Amino acid sequence: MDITGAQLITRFLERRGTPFVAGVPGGAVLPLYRALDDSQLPHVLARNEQGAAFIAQGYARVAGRAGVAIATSGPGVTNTVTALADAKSDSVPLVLLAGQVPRALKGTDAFQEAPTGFIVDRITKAHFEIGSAAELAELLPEAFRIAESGRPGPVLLDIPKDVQTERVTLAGIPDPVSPTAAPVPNPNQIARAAGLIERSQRPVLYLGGGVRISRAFADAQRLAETASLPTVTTLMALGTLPPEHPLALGMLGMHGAQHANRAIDECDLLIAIGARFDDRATGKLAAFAPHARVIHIDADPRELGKLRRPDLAIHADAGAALRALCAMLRPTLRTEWLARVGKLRRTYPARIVEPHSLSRPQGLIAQIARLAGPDRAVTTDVGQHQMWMAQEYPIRNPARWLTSGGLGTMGFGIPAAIGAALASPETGALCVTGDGSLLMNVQELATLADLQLDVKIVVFDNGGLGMVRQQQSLFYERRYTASGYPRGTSICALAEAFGIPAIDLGKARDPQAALRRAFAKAGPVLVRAPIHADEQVLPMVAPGQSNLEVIA
Ligand SMILES: Cc1ncc(C[n+]2csc(CCOP(=O)(O)OP(=O)(O)O)c2C)c(N)n1
Repeated sequence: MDITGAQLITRFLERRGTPFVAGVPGGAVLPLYRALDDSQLPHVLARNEQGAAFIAQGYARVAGRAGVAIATSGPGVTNTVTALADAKSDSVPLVLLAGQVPRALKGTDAFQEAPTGFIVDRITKAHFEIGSAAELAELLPEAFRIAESGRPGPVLLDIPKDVQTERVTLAGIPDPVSPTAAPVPNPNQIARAAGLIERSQRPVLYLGGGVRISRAFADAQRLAETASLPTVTTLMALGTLPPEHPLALGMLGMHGAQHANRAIDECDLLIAIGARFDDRATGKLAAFAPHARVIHIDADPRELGKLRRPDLAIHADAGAALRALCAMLRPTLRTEWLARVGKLRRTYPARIVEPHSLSRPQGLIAQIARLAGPDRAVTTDVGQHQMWMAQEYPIRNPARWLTSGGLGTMGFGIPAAIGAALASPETGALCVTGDGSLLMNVQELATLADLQLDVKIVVFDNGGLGMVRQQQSLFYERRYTASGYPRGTSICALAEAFGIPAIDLGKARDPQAALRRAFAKAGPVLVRAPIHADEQVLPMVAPGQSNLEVIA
């Protein structure tokens, strides 16, 4: 067959069953947009390329397959930088098709030319400068293979405009390549791990995003139950054990449960699976699990020993390792240790704050959870509302819990919810955001209005940048520099301007009924929920301190 580079791209995307591409057109990708018009591929027109890349991420995080975004050369690509870095941090498979100036103009400071490869080098898993349409035939399948294999991540193809129009003769559209098989754990190492677990007196299982990536939730629960392991999770792995499970200690770290941090402090064996000893989880590293031997299992060998030297390092996919361990371990009862953990739980209980009041974050979250139901994908933005959600929302399906964990990107929530709802339109999505984060990608409300997806957005409006204010309150002498908005934005009027119906709980005579109405309505709805500016996320460990030095 004789086709153009652009046709090759669209035909390949169709062939691999890509459900949609999200992007914003521009000069250097117009040949690709011409080919899209001849294809069956749905295109989601975002309002900013950062939004497009987060929409693709939202899909990828729910579907466990690479999302695809398109950006034109220069400013189009630079707008995606935050979303690429975010995908790298949280190991999300993403393929960005980036336009570039024609080959003859490269390096001439041409109109809308940016040095894409240099800009994205450290924030992508791989990037390729495409030299010809023939090269595309090889590198398209390779881009998806890399994005989805091992520890997933973002891959960028830098495609000059004249490569998109160049003709190439091929025997057929290339076949998609399956992701490279995950590394299988070494049986001797698994046997050693099983021995360490059986001999330990006070083990703790520490689960991270790797468990989410390999969708190994049932395996993780089985390991915890077989070996009686109190289990803590990172922000990314929340919900791996149901919140009410007797072995679930909840989230560890800066805003984690005190009993979880204390159990880690007392443990003699820490079994870290798909977790990367992030500073928000460990607090002061030298004081983290000080009496413990460490087994560290990860699909990315660079994580093993990066921050804490393990006594046993196993390079393996989380799911494969969990299954191998379960097969080898004898069931163990740990009456004494579980009694001690139970005592920690009673001594340091989670705070119960007016569960029925919609004016307090915890009460609001309880009500939202009831109305949203168990199947909806849940996204957050970044700030206090994100941590309240992590602490309070009953996450039952970690694959449907989407939050920017590693990079902590404000502006993630709305486009990620659009992508999640595209991945699963029948269940829809809930986005809990802050009045600061909302404005970082507010333009994607227009995209949402186009698509009319079932996305419910709840804005926790505390009149500013709450998490910044909290840190200023606790650590900067209450100097609230630049953390409060001098003039409020009419959030509901803003949503309505984009075509999204809005409900203001601050103005509703019966806020409970108004919230119920919002969730009962079909299609997208935005709810503004006023929150007092002095509300804080507690407990909190000051950055850089030991997880035992808690402000509660
Ligand atoms: C893009 C980006 N810029 C700045 C920050 C730093 N930051 C972290 S939380 C926060 C405040 C968030 O405010 P809001 O979205 O209103 O949430 P709240 O904390 O009030 O719940 C800021 C500015 C960030 N995480 N991301």
